[in-house]
Amino acid sequence: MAVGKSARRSRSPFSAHPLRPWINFRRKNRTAFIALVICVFFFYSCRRSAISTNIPSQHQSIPLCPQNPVAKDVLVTLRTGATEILEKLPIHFDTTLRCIPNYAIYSDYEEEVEGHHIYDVFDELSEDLKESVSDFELYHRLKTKGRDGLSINGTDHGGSGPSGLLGSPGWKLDKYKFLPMIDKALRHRSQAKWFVFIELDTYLMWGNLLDYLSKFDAEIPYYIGKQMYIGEVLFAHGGSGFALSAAAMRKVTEHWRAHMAEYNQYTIESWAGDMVLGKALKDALVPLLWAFPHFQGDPVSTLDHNITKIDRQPWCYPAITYHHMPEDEIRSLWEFEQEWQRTHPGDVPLRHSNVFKGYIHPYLGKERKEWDNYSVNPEFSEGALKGGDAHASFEACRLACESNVRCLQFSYRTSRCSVSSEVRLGRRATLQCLEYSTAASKCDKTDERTKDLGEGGLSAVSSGWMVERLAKYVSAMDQGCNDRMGWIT
Ligand SMILES: *[C@@H]1O[C@H](CO)[C@@H](O)[C@H](O)[C@H]1NC(C)=O
Ligand SMILES: *[C@@H]1O[C@H](CO)[C@@H](O)[C@H](O)[C@H]1NC(C)=O
Ligand SMILES: *[C@H]1O[C@H](CO)[C@@H](O)[C@H](O)[C@H]1NC(C)=O
Repeated sequence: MAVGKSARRSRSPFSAHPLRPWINFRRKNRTAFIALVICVFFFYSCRRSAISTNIPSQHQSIPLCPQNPVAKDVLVTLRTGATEILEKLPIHFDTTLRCIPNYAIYSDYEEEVEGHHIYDVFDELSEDLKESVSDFELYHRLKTKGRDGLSINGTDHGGSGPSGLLGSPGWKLDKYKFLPMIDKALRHRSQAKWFVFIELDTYLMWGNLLDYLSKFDAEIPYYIGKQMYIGEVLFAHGGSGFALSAAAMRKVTEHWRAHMAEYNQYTIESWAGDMVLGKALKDALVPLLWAFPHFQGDPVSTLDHNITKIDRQPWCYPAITYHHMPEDEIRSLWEFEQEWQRTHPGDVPLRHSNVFKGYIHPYLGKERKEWDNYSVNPEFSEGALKGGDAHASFEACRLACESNVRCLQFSYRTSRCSVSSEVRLGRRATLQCLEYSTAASKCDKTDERTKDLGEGGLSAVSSGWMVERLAKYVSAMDQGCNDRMGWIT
């Protein structure tokens, strides 16, 4: 399979990237006329996206959806909870779900959201379990008081559901959802050949997923996702999304039904439901297909495309999921994908390198104000900055990066420079992220010096990239790809 086909960067950027359009000053020969056209274009596309958030999906223009016959054979399941659903579900009705013919949403609370039915995943679960385990307190409160049950004494004790804080009531319930969800999904659409499971902060590239699944025979038990271990147990990471063939679904539900009490106990003792499911699949003799980097755990804005895991770099491979995706990134990636389909009809799959070239690279400039690149590799930074006066100013920081051949980007906030040999898009921010958790894909610690933001005080963080080196980075990355690096089967 041919790899490294590049997105044509000369095309106008897709509409409504959340990032303010950064004007590429390298192309000095652009006429004022083109600049004007671009300004008008962005003005319209920003307005359009601002408006579209308030328009129900049926009034939107018809999205370009992949024409793959496998689509009707797939049930996509979203697993969520009452604590996060109102905040995080609606964006999916506007974007990813618009092309998916069959989906079901499972939660810890039955309700309607924007006219869609949300199923209570626990309604058939053993009453004994629900009555005897304190993790179900939130569930009972929701049952008796409805949404009012979310707040205790006026404060919201919700956290944010599956992806929320460990120890929050929403998270405590989450691990019990997986096995009942599998069972319900299979009955919900028993004729489906594939069942795909995601969370509300998972971005799913639907066209790519269909192309991928069509490589497999669903009558063989398949369990496909991003490999992860907790202790000895191997499983597919839930937030990265995973797929089960109909044969695997049948095997694991039969096994679960025959050993329900044991799995209930095992779930009580475990802390993550994706791991409980992994254990049940292993017990049912369904092996896991390690599908990194098609399924992977980072959001598009902080993924290092040059990271190597199990001997694979994302760059050369097709993308299927991103995790920890905030609403604005879901929207802009969807718009990018739509634009890609318009300009590359039938050209699947879309690779991580295409996402880098088309969605990320055009936005990496010499200076972005109020922008944090989120790349934290302190070893490199400390070594590279030793002895200089890089912390004196943004410009000094840039020079420090320039003087180290491996440096690709830097960020600066009043008297703190940091540099990196990794490339990341990053996000809008005022404070610098000082410690980044790759496990959780989020900033663990920000610069505490928050006080004097504003004139004369501390500046907001700014980031910059070594734009000339990025072109070399892209071609070096492309050269690392070969024909074997297509779909992992
Ligand atoms: C809520 O308020 C009641 C009565 O004021 C009190 O007894 C209880 O401990 C409070 N619960 C929490 C979780 O704060
Ligand atoms: C990718 O990462 C490896 C290992 O850190 C590094 O040696 C290599 O130079 C990087 N590639 C590019 C193009 O930066
Ligand atoms: C990006 O920002 C973080 C935090 O601000 C910093 O620690 C890191 O070194 C920066 N990376 C680059 C490449 O500048």
